[in-house]
Amino acid sequence: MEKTCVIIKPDGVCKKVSGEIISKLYSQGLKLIALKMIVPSRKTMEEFYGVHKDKDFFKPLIDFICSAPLIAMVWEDENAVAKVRSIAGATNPKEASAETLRRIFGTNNRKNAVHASDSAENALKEISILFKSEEIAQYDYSDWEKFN
Ligand code: FUP
Repeated sequence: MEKTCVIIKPDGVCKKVSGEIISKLYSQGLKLIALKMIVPSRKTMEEFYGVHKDKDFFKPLIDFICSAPLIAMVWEDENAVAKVRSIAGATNPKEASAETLRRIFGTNNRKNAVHASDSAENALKEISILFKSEEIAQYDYSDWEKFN
């Protein structure tokens, strides 16, 4: 099953919309297999966004992403990467389709509420930066019903 790494960014956490973001992902049929609040270090997030290290926006991006806690998650689905990218919307909330998370909760192309992996390969890299393997759950929705 394909995995994708989703982060609720500082703006999403501080606007108290994390619950709505998580509900939206559940409602689209994705399965939550890891979740934690992170107080990010610059080093970790510089590695996470390493592909952008030569861009003009790299320093402000790291300043912003380290400005408050993050909620890091792993979601699973047969088509998890494309599905969550579609639910998240375009990088710039003003260009994002109606009803997408970034359109509803984002402000600009830095403060855009959520991160969503752009490929299955990058998802695995991002997950390995933010999570230990034992923090990724494997379960069936019926598991809890098996015991009295
Ligand atoms: P996305 O895959 O939609 O998250 O977008 P990008 O990979 O292009 O950008 C990664 C992050 O860099 C974005 F979430 C926000 C940030 N960014 C800026 O801060 N300024 C820009 O001009 C473009 C992106």
